[in-house]
Amino acid sequence: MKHLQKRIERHIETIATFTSTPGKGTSRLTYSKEDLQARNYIKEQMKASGLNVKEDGLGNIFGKLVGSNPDAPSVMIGSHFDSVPNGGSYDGPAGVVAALEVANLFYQHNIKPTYPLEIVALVEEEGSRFGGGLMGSRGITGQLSEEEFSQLKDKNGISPKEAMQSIGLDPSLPKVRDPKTMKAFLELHIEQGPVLEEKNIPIGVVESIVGQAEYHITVKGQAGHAGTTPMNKRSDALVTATKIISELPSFAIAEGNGTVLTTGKLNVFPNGANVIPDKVIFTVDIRSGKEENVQHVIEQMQQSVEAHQGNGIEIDIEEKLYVQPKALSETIRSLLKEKSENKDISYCSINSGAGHDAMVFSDFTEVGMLFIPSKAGLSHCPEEWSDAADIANAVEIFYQTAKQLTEAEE
Ligand code: HGY
Ligand code: MN
Ligand code: MN
Repeated sequence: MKHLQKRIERHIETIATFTSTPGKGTSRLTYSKEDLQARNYIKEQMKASGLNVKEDGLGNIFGKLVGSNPDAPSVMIGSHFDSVPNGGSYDGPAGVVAALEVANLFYQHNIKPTYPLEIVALVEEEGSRFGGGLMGSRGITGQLSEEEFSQLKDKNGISPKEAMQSIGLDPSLPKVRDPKTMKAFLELHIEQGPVLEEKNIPIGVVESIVGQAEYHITVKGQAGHAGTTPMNKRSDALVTATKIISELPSFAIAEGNGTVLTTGKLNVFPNGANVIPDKVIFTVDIRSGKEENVQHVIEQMQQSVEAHQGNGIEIDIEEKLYVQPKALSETIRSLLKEKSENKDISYCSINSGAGHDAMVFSDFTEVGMLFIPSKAGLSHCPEEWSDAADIANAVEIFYQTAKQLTEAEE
């Protein structure tokens, strides 16, 4: 186990160097130089474990160990390798590294599966570059139309297609995958919360994942001179935006059931100290374990926006992401618990307040997810840290689970 832990630490430390903000956490935008460095490293590790490596029309990376029945659906294990701005080293890579190490155990033990084993490294789960998020998994499952894909732009107006070509990827390759080619999808992820650490339990078997919605709200007013424009003659986009933003959290609080709402991004134009802002764009991220709570908060957000229209102010709401809450596969959850028990690894059941690619795949195949503890419950920040020994536990559990799932049924 110590050897495995050392390998895991080396992977995590290496991938963490692929950041545009060294010393200030991990910033790895999709299709950036840092993406390409991480991509090349992941592909190298896949090849070292004897996997056939390919990339799809979004740049998702697949490493396949072909089974004795090559047309059989694959048991997929993986996670994402992009990051939030100034994030941590484990959100995403912990799951990719665990998957790489399961493949390496298959290779070292010369396992010849019946069903193929496929290691997957997914792009743009965070949405940090193109907004919305879960882009790689939504593309594979046909939930990202070509039209939607072609309309995406980053903050500099660059499209995913242009960005892909700039690092040698081919956007004309197929994106959508037939669900019949997937037998199961397993994902290890850091918990990103305090529960496992407080309970001192090394493994969480995920029961369900919250529903998640993301909106981009654009408030348009009239630019003007800060000194010569009387207060009663202004259509100040920023003043209106701040009024709406300050109303939103109370909708989530009133909803209860763990409903949360966050405005994480706010851009002011033209952003001059002596200019009345004529445009503000801000994001609203809404989540809850129950869909009706998400929908009720959305309704109230829309009413608040409507109430601030007029007097030279125009407001537009764009939906960037809407995913319903998901319960994960009972069959896979039982398998993960059984393998944890066989390995004397203590576990508990847990629900996810974070969104994950697993929630996207769960409409198309059997999905299982494991969490490991996050130190002080911190994530999406440079302080994010998890223990490689916990990742090694998950590798052991996934290895036993994947061996069983890739064997022929009696
Ligand atoms: O936002 C999330 O829950 C995930 O980190 N993309
Ligand atoms: Mn994240
Ligand atoms: Mn993540």
